[in-house]
Amino acid sequence: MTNELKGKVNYTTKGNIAILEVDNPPVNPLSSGVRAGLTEYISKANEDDSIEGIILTGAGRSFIAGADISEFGQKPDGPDLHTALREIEFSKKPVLAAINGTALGGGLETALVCNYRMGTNKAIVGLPEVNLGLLPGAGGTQRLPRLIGPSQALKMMLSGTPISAKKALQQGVIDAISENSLIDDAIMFLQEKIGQSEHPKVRDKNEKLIEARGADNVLAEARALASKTRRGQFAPGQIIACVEAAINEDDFDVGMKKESEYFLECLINPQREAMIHIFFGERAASKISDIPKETPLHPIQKAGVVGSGTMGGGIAMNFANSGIPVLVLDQDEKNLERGMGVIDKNYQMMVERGRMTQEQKDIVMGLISPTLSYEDLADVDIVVEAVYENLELKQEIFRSLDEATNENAILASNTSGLDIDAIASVTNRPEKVVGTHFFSPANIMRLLEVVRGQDSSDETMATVMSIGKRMKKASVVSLNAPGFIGNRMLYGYTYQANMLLLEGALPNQIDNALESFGMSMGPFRMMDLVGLDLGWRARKLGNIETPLTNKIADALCEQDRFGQKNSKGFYNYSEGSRAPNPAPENEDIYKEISDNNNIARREISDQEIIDRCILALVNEGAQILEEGVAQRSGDMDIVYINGYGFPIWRGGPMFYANQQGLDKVIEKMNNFSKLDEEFWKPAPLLQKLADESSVFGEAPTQNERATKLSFKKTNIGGV
Ligand code: 3H9
Repeated sequence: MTNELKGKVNYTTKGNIAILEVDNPPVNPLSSGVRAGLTEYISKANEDDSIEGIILTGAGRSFIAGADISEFGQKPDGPDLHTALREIEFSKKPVLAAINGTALGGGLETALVCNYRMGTNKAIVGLPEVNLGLLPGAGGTQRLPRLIGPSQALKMMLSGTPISAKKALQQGVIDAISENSLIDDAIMFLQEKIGQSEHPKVRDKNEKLIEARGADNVLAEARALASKTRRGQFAPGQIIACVEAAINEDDFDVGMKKESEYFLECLINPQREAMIHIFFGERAASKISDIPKETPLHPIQKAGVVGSGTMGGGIAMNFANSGIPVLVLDQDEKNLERGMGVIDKNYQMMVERGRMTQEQKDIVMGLISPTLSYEDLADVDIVVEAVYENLELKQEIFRSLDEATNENAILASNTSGLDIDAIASVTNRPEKVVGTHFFSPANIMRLLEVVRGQDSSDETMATVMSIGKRMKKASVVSLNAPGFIGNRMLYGYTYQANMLLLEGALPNQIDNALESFGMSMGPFRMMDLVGLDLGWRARKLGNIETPLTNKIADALCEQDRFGQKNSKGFYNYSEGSRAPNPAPENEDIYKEISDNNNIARREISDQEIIDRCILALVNEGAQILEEGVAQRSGDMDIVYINGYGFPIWRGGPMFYANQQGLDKVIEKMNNFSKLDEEFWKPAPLLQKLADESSVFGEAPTQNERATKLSFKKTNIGGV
C-alpha cells in the first residue's frame, strides 16, 4: 500500500479469526487508505486457510463515521468504496461488524454488507447523508429497507438522525449487543456461525419490500415528511426515488444502479457543496484562530444562572442536559417558582412526545435547583446572567456575582447587544467575563454567539466554546461590537423589507418571495410573531422619533394591531390560529405613509425582493468580516442558518454570495444604488474581493484592515 493514502486498516489474528481494525483518527472515515486496507485484508483473510471468520471493527471511539467528506468534489485515490464493500459482501468467510462506536453513513453501509452486526451498548448507527445534501450511496437505500422495512428506513434516512444500539437491535439493524468485551463477544458469536453452510446477506432479504409493493402510503408518507421537514432540499426526493426502486425492482443490482445514478445527481447539485460547507463551517467556527488548541480549560462542574425567565430557564436546561448541575437564582420567589414550573413543563412535554423518558426527566430535573441567594453561588464554576437588557441592572448583578462567587468562576452575560466590556469593567476579573448570546427558546435553538470582550482570557474563551460543544450548540465567536454578528446583519435585511413595503410590495408578497428563496419565515410574519408594539412602546417611552422604516409598524400599533398576540398586525389571524391571512384593510395605511413620505409605490418583482433583502445581509456581513467582528465568513453562515432561518441548502448568505460571484453581487448592488446610494455602497472588502475575482473567507489580519473596531452606540435592531 502506498504511503500517500489517508488512514489505514490494522490486521491481526486471534486463532481462526482475522480482525480488521479501521484506524483513521479521530472518527475513522472511509478515506483512501481505509478503502485500500479493507480490500487488501479481506482478500488476505480469505486466502489464509487458517482463518475461518472475519471481524471488522474500528479503533478508538468510532466504528466508521462514513465516507471521507473532504474527498467529495476531489478525484479520489485508491479503490472506490463499492469495490471495497463488494469484497466484504462476497467474502467466502463470514464477516461480522463489531460496532464499537458511531457507525454513520458509509460506516453503517459497511456494516450492512457484513453477514452479522454486533454493537456495544454505546454504539449508535444512522444514515445522516441527507444532512450533507446526499443520499446513502453505498447501498444504504437498498439494504436498510430490506432489513427494517421501507417505512422505518425512509424515516431514518430522511431525518438523518442516528439511533441507539438498543433501538437498532429492536428494529433489526444489528443482531446483538455486547455487554462485555466487544471483540471477545464477537469472536464467540462468530465461532457459533462458522460451521454454517450459508451466511445471511442483506441483499437477499426481500420479504419486507415485497410486502410494501403496491402500498402507496409508504412513499406518500415519506414525501409528506420530506416536504414538511426538508423544504427546498434536493436529496430527500432522491432518497425516496431510491427506495421506490428497491420496492419495485426484483433485481438488487438494478436498485443499486439507480442509487448510484441518483447519488451522482446529488453530488453535482450545488446544495451538496453548500451543506458540506456548513458541516465543516460549524467545526471551523468552534475554533478561535489566535487561541492555541491546547489552551487549558477551566473545569466546569457546577453552574449558576441568574434570572428564571424564559431565557434563564432555557439556559439552565442546557446545563442540565449536558449533565452539569445548575443553580437558578431569582430574587423574586414567585418568579422563581414560576420559572421552575416552566422548566418542569417543558421537560414534561418532551416526555409526552416521546423525546425523553420519565427517568431521564427525573435525572435532569434533579440537576436543577432554585435559589434566592447569591451566597449559594459561592462554589459554582460559571454563572450565566440572563436578566432583561438593561446595562445598569446587569452591572449591578455582576458586582454581586464578583463578590459572591469564587474568584476563578467565569461570569457570562446573556445579551443580544450590550457592551460586554462595560459589564466586565465593574468586576475585578474582566479576563473571566464573556458574553453569551443564546437564542430563544434557548433549550431548542442551536445558535450560541460567544462574545469576546477586550479582556476575555484565552482560557475563558476556550472554556465557554467547549461548554457550547457540550450543549450541542453551533457556537460562533463575535467580537464585542453592536448587534454582534446576527442582529447586526438582520438590521439591513429588515430595513430593506420595510423599504420594499413602502415602495409598493405587500407583506404577503415579500414574505412569500423570501420563503420561496428558502427562509423559514418571512420578515413580516416574524415581526407579527415578535410583536410590533415592542419598538413602538420603547419609542413612545423614550420620546424617540419614529424612523421611516418603522412608520408603518407604528401606525398599525396606533390602530391596536400588535401582531399575533392580539390576532392582527401585518396579517389577520383567526382565533387560536397562527396562520397569517392577508389584511387588505391595512393597504390604505401603507399608501398613506408612502404618499406622506414622497415614495412612489410601484410593482416590485419577487427577484428584487430577494436580492435586496439577501444582499443587504451580504454587504453588512462583508463589513463585519472587514472589522474582524467575525473570524471568517463561514461563521456568519453558521449564525444565519442556526439563528435566523436561512436555508442550510444555500450554505448561508456569505457562501451564497460566493456562489453567485462577488462581481455579480456588486453589479446588482450598483443597480439598487439608484434607490439609496448610501445604503448600497459596497463594503470595501466586498469591492476588493470582487475586483480580485476572489471570494469571502478568513477575516483580514489587523494590518490588512481598513476599518478599526469600536463599540459605537448605534441603534441596531430590526423592528
Ligand atoms: C457518506 O458516508 C456517503 C456514503 O453514503 C456514500 C459514499 C459513496 N469525513 O464532528 P467532530 C472530522 S457521507 C471526514 O468534531 P465529534 C471533522 O471534520 C458521510 N472528516 O467530532 C473533525 O475534523 P477537525 C456520512 C470527518 O466527536 C473531526 O473529524 N457521515 C468526518 O463531535 C472530528 O469531528 C456523516 O455525515 C467524515 N465523515 O462527532 C458523519 N466526520 O478536527 C459526519 C468527522 O479537523 N460526522 N470528520 O475539525 C459526524 O457526524 C461527527 O463527526 C461524529 C463525531 C458524530 C462522527
